[in-house]
Amino acid sequence: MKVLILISVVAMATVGNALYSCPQFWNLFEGNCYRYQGDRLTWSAAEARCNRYFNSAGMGHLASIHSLAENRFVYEMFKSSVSINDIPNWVHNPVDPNPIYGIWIGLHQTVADGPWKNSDDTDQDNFFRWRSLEPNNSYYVGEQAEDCVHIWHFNDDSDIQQKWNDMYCNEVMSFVCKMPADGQMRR
Ligand SMILES: *[C@@H]1O[C@H](CO)[C@@H](O)[C@H](O)[C@H]1NC(C)=O
Ligand SMILES: [Ca+2]
Ligand SMILES: [Ca+2]
Repeated sequence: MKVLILISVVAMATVGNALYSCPQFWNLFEGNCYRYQGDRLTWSAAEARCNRYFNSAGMGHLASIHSLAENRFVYEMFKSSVSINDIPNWVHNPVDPNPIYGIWIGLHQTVADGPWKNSDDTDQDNFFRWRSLEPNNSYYVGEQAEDCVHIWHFNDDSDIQQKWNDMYCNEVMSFVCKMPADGQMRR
């Protein structure tokens, strides 16, 4: 009996490490789970929303992005949820053909214009996907600096490049949460 139990525990552990799984409504990509959130929130509120999700492998954060493939995967979750012409009416300048909106990602500056950090504490290394002339560290009169990053949604062909912009953190945008998949190998 003891031997049988031991064998089945070992078998389960082996299967668990070989197969990643995500909760319902989350999408699996390379060992992590992602979920698009259509609510438009400030960067901090978006991160707090992501923090409410967890599974046995860890908790959620705004998605940190470490490769072109991951950038595309995350952005496509947004793109598959909105129409190319779905320009929200809250954007600052609705007649701008490329108004500033899109989805928050986990990259931000915890000190104004300090080093870029991910809310999930992963190291950004050298992967950045800035739009040309960004990050421009703009300041808004009487308000805070552009210290939070979003993937910029464009209504033209450049959208396929899925570039990043630093933005005022109290802007509201939809976002993608990320958490480790169940079954992920622990380091
Ligand atoms: C800096 O970027 C913001 C978007 O984050 C844009 O609205 C602003 O016009 C840019 N500022 C300059 C001086 O280019
Ligand atoms: Ca900044
Ligand atoms: Ca900017």
